Amino acid sequence: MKDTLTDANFPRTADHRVYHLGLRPGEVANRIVTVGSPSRAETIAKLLDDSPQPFRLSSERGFLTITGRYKGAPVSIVSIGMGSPNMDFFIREVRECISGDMAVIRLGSCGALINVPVGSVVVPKASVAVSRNVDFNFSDPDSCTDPAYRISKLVAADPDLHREVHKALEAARPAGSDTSIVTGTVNASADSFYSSQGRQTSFPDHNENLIEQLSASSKDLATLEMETFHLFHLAACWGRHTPAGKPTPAPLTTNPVSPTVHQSASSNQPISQVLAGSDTVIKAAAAQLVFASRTSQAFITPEQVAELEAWSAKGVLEALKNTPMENNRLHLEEGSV
Ligand code: R1P
Ligand code: URA
Repeated sequence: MKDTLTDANFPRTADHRVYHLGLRPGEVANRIVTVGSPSRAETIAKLLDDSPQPFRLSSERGFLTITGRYKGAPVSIVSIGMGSPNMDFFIREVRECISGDMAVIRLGSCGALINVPVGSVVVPKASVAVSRNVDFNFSDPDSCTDPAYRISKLVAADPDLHREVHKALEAARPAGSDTSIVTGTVNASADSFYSSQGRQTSFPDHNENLIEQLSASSKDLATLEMETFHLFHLAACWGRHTPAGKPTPAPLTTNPVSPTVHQSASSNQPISQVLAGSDTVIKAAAAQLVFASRTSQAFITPEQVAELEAWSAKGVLEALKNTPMENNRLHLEEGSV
């Protein structure tokens, strides 16, 4: 990021680019598929319409955004890397670049606690967070009565988007395929691929009983990964809130001459101030690709990954296309998407 940033509270460049994703209003759609890896983003992008040519932005911090159209519907694909902090950067910064409602589907990999083969797809109805209790005395566990890991309460996916994702995946599954698509399950998002997912490593993690404890916490618990909870949590928090001290939002207009400058119809407030507290929703859902079976210890092959990602990509794009929502306005330098 070479540009000068303004506002230490929510850093942005003079032309409204957010600090970590590098995007500005008009470059990201309000229907979004988010993934962990750039290669999965590129697989999904192959399904976008050829015209207009999709817009791509790779940020210095490793976020990749591809914005285009899928069967005419404006969509963005955003690769965010791994973990809740990256999900946090993504949701908060994209939210500041968008007016109106958002629909976000995470297409991510996971480990399965239920007995399904690798290559299956799970569509969770809800998620819990599993976090390592850093106040637990890991080097002297007997001195501590607190648990080594904490399991949060459930947060639900948006029920309509959840249903749409399941329906679209069923339709996208190749004919004759015996791949399982499991739904109605609970996911657990962990703050480590290792300790808080119950993997045994050379660190003294005191997690030998964690999988058992997790399975006992919810009869529907089926998958382990790292980002879904935070997506569902932020979407649920956004709700229809009006933060204290924020002005009532006015409708946004776009200056057609300088397309990146969005202003309130009634004032010259910058976009961030009018967006906060607006009467909008964030719909969130997830489709999880089973890469690791924690029951059989099998791990997916690269060939299986390629096949699975290709058809599940179609499913999530169809689900976004079929989600009734007003499109936000896009103004991209390399063509109007
Ligand atoms: C760990 O290997 C990563 O894979 C899963 C986890 O949530 C974590 O990000 O998701 P992605 O495949 O989307 O990255
Ligand atoms: N991603 C995870 O976080 N865990 C797994 O076991 C597989 C993918």
